[in-house]
Amino acid sequence: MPTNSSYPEAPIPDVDLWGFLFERKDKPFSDDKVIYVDPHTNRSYTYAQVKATAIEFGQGLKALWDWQKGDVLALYTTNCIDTPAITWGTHWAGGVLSPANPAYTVDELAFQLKDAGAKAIVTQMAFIKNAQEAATKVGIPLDHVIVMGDERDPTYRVKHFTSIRKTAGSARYRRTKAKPDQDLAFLVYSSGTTGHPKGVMLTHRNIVANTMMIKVAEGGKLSSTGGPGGDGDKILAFLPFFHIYGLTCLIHQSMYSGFQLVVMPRFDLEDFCKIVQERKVTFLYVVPPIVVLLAKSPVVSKYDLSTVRMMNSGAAPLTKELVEAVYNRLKIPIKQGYGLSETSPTTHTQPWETWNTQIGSVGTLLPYQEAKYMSPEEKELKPGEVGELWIKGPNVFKGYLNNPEGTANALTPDGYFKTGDVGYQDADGNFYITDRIKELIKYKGFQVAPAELEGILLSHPSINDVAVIGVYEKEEATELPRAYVVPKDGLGRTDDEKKAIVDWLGKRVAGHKRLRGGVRWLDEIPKSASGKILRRVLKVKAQEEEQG
Ligand code: 4UW
Repeated sequence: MPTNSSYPEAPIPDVDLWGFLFERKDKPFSDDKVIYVDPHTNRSYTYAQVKATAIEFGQGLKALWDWQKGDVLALYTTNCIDTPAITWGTHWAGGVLSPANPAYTVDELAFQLKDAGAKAIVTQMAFIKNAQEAATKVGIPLDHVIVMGDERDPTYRVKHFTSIRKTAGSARYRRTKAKPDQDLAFLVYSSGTTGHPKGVMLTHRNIVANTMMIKVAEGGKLSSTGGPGGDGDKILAFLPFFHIYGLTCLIHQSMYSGFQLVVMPRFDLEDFCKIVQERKVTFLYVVPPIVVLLAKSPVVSKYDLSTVRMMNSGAAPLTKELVEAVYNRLKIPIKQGYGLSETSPTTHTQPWETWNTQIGSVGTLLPYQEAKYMSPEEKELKPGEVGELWIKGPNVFKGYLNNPEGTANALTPDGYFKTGDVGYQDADGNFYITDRIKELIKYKGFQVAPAELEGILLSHPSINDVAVIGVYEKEEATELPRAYVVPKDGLGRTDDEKKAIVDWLGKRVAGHKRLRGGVRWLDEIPKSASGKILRRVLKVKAQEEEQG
C-alpha cells in the first residue's frame, strides 16, 4: 500500500493562479502589505501594486504583441522585485512563463527559447547582449526583447517593461482565464532522469496545489502576522527565482501567505548577514553549501542573526554534522525539505517540531501526496527497504514538452512520477533520500546534465569519447562535475591538457557546469551491451581514487 499524507486536506480551489492569488475571498492581510522589498534600493511592491503592475503588463502584452493563450514569455534575469508582476502579468494575458538562468551562455539560452517556443524575452541591461544574440539565433524579433529593473539604455533601443502599457495606447483588454488542470503556467527546465534539459510542463493547478500544500505543512508557522514585531515573517530571497525552489517557495508562498520577501539579486555572504541583521529576517530557504558557510565562515560572527527562527534546506542532501554545527554556533534550527521541478516542487518537509529528532530525514509527505519506494523490478517495498521513490499528487507535472518518450518513462499510466531518487521510509512515515539512480549532477543545488556536457565535449577535436559524473566534495557540501576522457591519439595526457579541456568547456557553458571535479584519462568508457555509459563503474572508480 502506498503511504498517504497525514495532513488534513482542504479542497484545492478550482481556479487558475490569478484567481488563486488575486480574486480570493480569504486573504488574511491587507492590500497595502509590502510583499517584495529590494534591500539595496528600498524599492518595494505591496500586494496591490503587484496586482496593478501585473495587469498593466498583461494589457501591454495583448496590445503590443497580440498575446494569445499559451504564448511563452522567457525570463532571463537575476532575482528582482519586478519578477512577480511580470510572472502574473504574463498569466493575466493567458501566457506561460519560462524562466532561464541569467548565467546561461547565448547557446544555452537559445536552446531554451527554441525548445519552449518563446515569443518574447524579458531581461536586464546586464544580459541584453546575450538575450539579443539568442533571440536572433532563434528568430525572435529584437523588439520582443524587453528590459526590466534598469533604466532604458538608448544604445540598444529596448523597451522597458513599465513602458509597455504606455506604448500600448488606450485600448483595454480582458484577462484570459486559464483552465487550471490543462493550461500551463510555467515551463521550467530539468534534465529529469536522463539526457538533455527538458521543458517541465507545470499547470496552474500544479502550482496552486503546491502553494497550498506548503502552507498547510508549515503549520501556520510562517504568516503575515508572525515575527518579532508581529508585522509578519520576513524571508531573505537569494535562491534563484528561475529555479522551481525559489519560484514556488519564495515568490508564490509570500504572495499567498502575506509574508515579506527581501529580494537579493545574487548571493554574497557579507551582504546576506547584513540584511538578515538589519531587516530582522525570520526564516531562510537555503541549500547545503550555504549551510557550510554559516557553519564555518568567520564573516558570520560579525553579525546578529538571532531573529532567524528556522531554516529550510533542500535541493541536495544535508548532513547531520552540518545541522549540528550550525545549531551549536548560531542556535538556528534547520529542517529539510525535498522536491523536484516535476513536482512543483515540494513533496516532503520536516515538521518544525522534528528538526532535531529526525535529522537526516527529508520529512513527511505533504497533503495530497501518495508515495512508495519501488524495487528495480517495480515491486513495492516495505518500510525500511531501499528503493526508488515514486510520487503521485496534484502537483505532479503534465509531462515534458514535445517529448512523449521522456514523459512515458517518467510517468506511469496510473499517475505516479518516478523521481530517480533512492531511499526508504521508516515505520513512522519519515522519508529518507540516500542516493540517486538518475544521471543528474547537482552543483550547489543547480542542475548539471551529464549528457549535455558530454555532447559538447565530444565536439572537442582531441576527444574520442567521454563520460561525465558528479563527485562529492565534502568541504563544500556539493557534487562537482568530472569528465572521464578517452583522448584521440596524439593528446599528451598531461595536466596541461586536462586544464585545457576544463577551460575549453568553461567558455561554452554557464559557470555552474564547469568541470570543477577535473578531468581524468581513460582508455575506454565503460558501457553496457546497448551502449549506455555505466556511470556506477565510474562512481566507484572516483570513490576508490578518493580513498587513495
Ligand atoms: N536531499 C537530497 C534533499 C533534496 C535532494 C532535492 O532542480 P530540481 O528539479 O529541484 C530541486 C528542488 C528543491 C526543493 C524542493 C522543495 C523544497 O521544499 C526544497 O526545500 C527544502 C527544495 O532542487 O532537482 C531535484 C533533485 O534534487 C535533489 C534530488 O536528487 C531531486 O531529484 N534533491 N532535495 N533534501 N536530494
